[in-house]
Amino acid sequence: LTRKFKTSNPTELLTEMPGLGMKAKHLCADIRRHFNCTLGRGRDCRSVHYAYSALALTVRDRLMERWRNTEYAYHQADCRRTYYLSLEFLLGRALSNAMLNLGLEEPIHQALNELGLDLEELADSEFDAGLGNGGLGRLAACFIDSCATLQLPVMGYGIRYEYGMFRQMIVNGYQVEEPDHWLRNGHVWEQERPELTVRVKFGGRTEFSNDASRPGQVVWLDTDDVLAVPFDIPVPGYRNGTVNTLRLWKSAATDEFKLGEFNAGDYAESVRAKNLAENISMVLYPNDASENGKELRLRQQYFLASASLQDVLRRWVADHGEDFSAFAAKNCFQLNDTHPTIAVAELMRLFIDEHGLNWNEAWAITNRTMAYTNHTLLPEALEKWPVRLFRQMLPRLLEIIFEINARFLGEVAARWPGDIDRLARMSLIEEGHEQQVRMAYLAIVGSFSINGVAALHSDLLKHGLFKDFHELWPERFNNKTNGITPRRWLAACNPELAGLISEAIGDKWIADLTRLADLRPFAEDAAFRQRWMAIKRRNKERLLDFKNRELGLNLVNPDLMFDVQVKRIHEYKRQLLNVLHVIHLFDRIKRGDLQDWTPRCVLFGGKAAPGYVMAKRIIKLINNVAGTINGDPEMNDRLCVLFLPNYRVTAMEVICPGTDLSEQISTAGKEASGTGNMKFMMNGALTIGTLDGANIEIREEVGEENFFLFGLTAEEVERRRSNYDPGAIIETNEELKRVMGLLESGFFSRFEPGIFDPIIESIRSPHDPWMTAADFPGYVEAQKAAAAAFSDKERWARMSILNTAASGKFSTDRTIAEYNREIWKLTPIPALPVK
Ligand code: NBG
Repeated sequence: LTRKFKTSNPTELLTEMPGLGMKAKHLCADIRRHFNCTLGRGRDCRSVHYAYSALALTVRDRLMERWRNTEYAYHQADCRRTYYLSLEFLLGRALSNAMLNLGLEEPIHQALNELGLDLEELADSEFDAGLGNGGLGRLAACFIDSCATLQLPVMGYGIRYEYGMFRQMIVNGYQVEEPDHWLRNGHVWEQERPELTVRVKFGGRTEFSNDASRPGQVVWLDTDDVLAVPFDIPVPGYRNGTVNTLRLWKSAATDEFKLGEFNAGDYAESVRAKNLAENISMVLYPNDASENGKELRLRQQYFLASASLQDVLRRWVADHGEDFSAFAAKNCFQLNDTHPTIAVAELMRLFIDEHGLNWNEAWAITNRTMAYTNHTLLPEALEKWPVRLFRQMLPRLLEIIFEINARFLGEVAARWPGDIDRLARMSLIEEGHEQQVRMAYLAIVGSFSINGVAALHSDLLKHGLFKDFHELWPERFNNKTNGITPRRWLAACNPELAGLISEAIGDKWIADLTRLADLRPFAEDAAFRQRWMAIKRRNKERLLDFKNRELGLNLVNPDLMFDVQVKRIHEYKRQLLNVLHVIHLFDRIKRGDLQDWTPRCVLFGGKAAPGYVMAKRIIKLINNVAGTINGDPEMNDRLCVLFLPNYRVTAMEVICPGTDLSEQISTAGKEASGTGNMKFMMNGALTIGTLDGANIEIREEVGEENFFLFGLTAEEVERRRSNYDPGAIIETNEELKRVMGLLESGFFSRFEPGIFDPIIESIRSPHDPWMTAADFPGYVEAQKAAAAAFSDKERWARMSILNTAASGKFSTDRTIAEYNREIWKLTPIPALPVK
């Protein structure tokens, strides 16, 4: 970085680089200045990390003025705002996204070229910000991108976990978790704002105030307080001057020492006690759509809710004083699943205890400000917290929840007099040997809007899980089908395809994805098809390189069909069904049934929650089957199976452009939406899938002839439950019988006999909730159809183009526009122009 220049004087420097555009020259000068001055590195430093940091700081500089101007514009307009409260933001890397959105790709290429640096190498040294588990966290990240692109005054609030999603290693076929210390090398994209620190209370007790002027006033005292320190991350819109804010809270101890211990001379002990406070933002809970019942988790939830609400109220009071009459008209909180739902009770507490409103005033505002998104129907993911835990950790909040419940049950009783069962069903408090607070019900009662994330899912909420509530308040329920941001998930991750699309239909699609429909006629253009498939082939080569690097392999054949299932490992997602099919293919090769064979490479990836034994066993099975198949010379180039360790956002950016067939094979009625399905489709993969979640809408958009459908419907799954007999299915289906025979013979567990018994039992159980055996025959047929289609290159190319062309609906720009039109009702505000 220093070698190339004769001078360090910035003005002279700019004259030193003939052939370069002005933008590129300034970039060069700034990169160099950051390298030398901000980071203090010199000519002997060869570290890629510092070169990356210098580049990232240079890009960040170009966000700063826009960032300030966006906030000025919002403040000046005194506009209505939305706050997206989420325990997870699965951001991935920031650099290439910022470059794209600022329109700096070309000049940065020039600048780096001039400096002798390789962008890919620098970009690769950025850690993924893995502050989320899967779809729910990634959706939040796509949402804030679209909000900025639509110039909506929306701010994200989350937690700045010191350790994000664990790093997954595979050792002897088993998942091993390693800590993800993503902040180790610093994080140039965040800005600490210590002056905005707030205090969050825990523990203690409540009593009536003895202040005679405030009769009935409750005080919460003897609390153990924790500080919440905000770190802001810029969220750039697509080439529109807007930069929104994601504010993440870090926990810190207060300076109040436990006096007793301190005086007893136990200084070190009392300092050690600070750990409890600092632990709150230490680690992300690695459970996706499954149980989270730990005390620290509730602490995190309250920490986020309280800090964020206090932050909003502080700004409100600064601008409007203690007059809250317009608060509900100007503020909306979107609750990302039940995780931040304690915000309902916390807003009540802040209004009543801290700002002197009475119950009815406070409730009228709260109830018009909160909106709740549900992301799952799985019972184990529906959060409940023991009343006992609440009483001890958040005694004041528990009182408020009881009061909300009492008034709510009064309303139910008035509407359905004498219906005691209904009262018990709908109560916010579940009775039983241990009383529990039902967080989803608290969210529903406290919110004016309740939405699911795909059409089927929202229907199932209304007529199943939340039926009672839908009867009471039908007008509160609505659907918002998920999406993904086309910036990261097409323009940035698949630059060649993006280039071809823009050449064909112009580049307006990047901010208006419905325009992809203009690609349809190109499916009939042979020359276009050829270019399309040539790009797919290069993306497959890129994916092969990535796999080889990550797995230390030497795979070379990009002509196989790349058949991919990457997502969290969960029984309902049925990676198991996919493995059974792989075993079936293996069996076919072994028996010499090679008629119409389509060579394929089956790729799996995904993390299992560390405590989810069955999911971990499925990973082991995939790896053992992969080991057997890849080690068998007869398989040759006909079949290969890989488990890619440590699946993450950055991996998907290479995987989805290089995929031919996308596996979306959950048991119908279980996958709320899915968003990986959309990433594959947008990048020209075809889907094999069930009628579940957003698959249904994907199939509607692309047409049934361009989608490989199989399996029971959600209704059929429910109907079959009472008479499900997998044993009979296995007996009558020769193919499944052989597959089970192989599994049961111990063929894939020769060195650890019996390890797959629990898996075998689950498939054979009449209580198997995922009905794997029931869908096997249909799945094999659909796979055959996919294989046949793939071997007809022209047909496949056509279908691939039509999939991309039909993916316009699945932009989060559309999703967010719907949230805004029907729930948030914000006015877009352009940022003040940059000088
Ligand atoms: C997940 C669902 C997915 C859905 C995402 C985003 C949870 C609790 N739910 O189907 O399983 O796409 O949310 O809505 O993580």
